[in-house]
Amino acid sequence: RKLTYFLILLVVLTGGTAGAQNPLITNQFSADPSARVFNGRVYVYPSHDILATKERGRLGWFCMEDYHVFSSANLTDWTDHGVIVTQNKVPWVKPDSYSMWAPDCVFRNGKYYFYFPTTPKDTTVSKGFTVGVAVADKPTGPFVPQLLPIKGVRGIDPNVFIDKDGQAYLYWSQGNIYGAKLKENMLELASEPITLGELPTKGLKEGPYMLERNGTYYLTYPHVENKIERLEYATGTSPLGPFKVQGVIMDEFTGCWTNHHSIINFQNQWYLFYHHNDLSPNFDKARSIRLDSLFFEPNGNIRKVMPTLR
Ligand code: FUB
Repeated sequence: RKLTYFLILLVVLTGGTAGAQNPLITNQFSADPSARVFNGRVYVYPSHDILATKERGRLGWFCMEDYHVFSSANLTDWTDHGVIVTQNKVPWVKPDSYSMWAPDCVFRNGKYYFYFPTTPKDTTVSKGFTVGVAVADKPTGPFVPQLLPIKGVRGIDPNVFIDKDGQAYLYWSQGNIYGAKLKENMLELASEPITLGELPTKGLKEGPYMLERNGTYYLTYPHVENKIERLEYATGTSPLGPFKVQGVIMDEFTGCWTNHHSIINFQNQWYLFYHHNDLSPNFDKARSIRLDSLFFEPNGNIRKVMPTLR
């Protein structure tokens, strides 16, 4: 009887969903997971952390030179499809920038658009990070980078959201979170970038990820006030806000100062993809992607996600 009570308790606590095997990728470091469902399969586009050396990148800091894409049909077995974009093959990127930070990928008009932030060689294009696009016919590439980054975007962590009416939006961060409409070609801004409403004024906000559910737009983002990022969300009634802060999706996950996430619905279950430094406990710029189930309360609030422990 004790076992029955235990099993019922487990089902109530977990919503009946099996826990994922975290971290998801163990053949390399991975961070900033942008998960997408394409043709019934989950694709994850993460950053690829490598370790800086004296000759490569900046010691003690983030170091990334390329992107891989991974896919899975069951969220347990992951296929590494290899490198899809690499810094020295993008014409406008500063050579050896090692700053290929958090990307995103969306499907539109028969093509896959991969958005990535990095630093350009020409500082008249942007003095710091800007966002480029590479386009493919398949989610695994080959991706062909555009000759120049998107005009008018300065910052990191691009996220693209396509609304029900077909209008696409680009979000990114530069201390604060910005958003703008994208043109039909998905390669140019169609409106001036704006900030998005009453987000917290103190502390860094980055890694925006937009989703819509039952007519409510959820702007979700990592926010750091006290050394470690917390995943938070704000809601609004339109993709460009104004948004009002509602709560926390995941508390500070001690050990890694960054967190960066995406949220998908796969086979009628919501999932939060995020990262931690599971495979590198002593250096938090060598991270690994994770996932856990996410639940909405009946009133539309997001229930706080507790990270599964290893
Ligand atoms: O991966 C480099 C940076 O760390 C990302 O751009 C941020 O979101 C944080 O995760």
